[in-house]
Amino acid sequence: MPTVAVVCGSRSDLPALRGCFEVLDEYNISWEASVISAHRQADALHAYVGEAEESGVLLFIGAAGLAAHLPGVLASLTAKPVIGIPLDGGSLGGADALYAVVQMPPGVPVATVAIGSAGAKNAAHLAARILALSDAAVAERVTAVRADQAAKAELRIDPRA
Ligand code: RP5
Repeated sequence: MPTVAVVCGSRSDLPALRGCFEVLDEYNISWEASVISAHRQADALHAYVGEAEESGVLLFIGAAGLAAHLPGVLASLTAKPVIGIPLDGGSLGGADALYAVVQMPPGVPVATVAIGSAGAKNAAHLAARILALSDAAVAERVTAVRADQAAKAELRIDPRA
């Protein structure tokens, strides 16, 4: 039973999500990914969210480009947290998707990350921090990942060396 369900709107979105999957693995968070278009497979998307919740999914990540309705539709179908990844799929460089994903009306929130693969990684990091609130093992890994990031960022230059 996966903890996180990642849904994207097209097979063409999958390469941008690789970092999301890798980061979820880094936290040892179980996940599954599905391609279900909000525009082309509305009924299937509705059915999938119900099945995912029944199977124990705690959090959804939705990713889409262009008129990116998918994360918002996910948020309309579940009370679980939804993280939205706007993807760069067209002539507007992902700004179209960013606006669509981030501009949800009050009461139907989508926690929106940056456009593209950087946002995809952050979606997984954010998912980990949300799950860490009630999962001590994930919380420990969040602490470890933060310490690792700090160690990698550290740079000291000794002019006498
Ligand atoms: C969106 O339209 C998808 O999420 C994808 O980013 C974009 C293009 O989809 P395809 O035409 O490649 O299926 O719904």
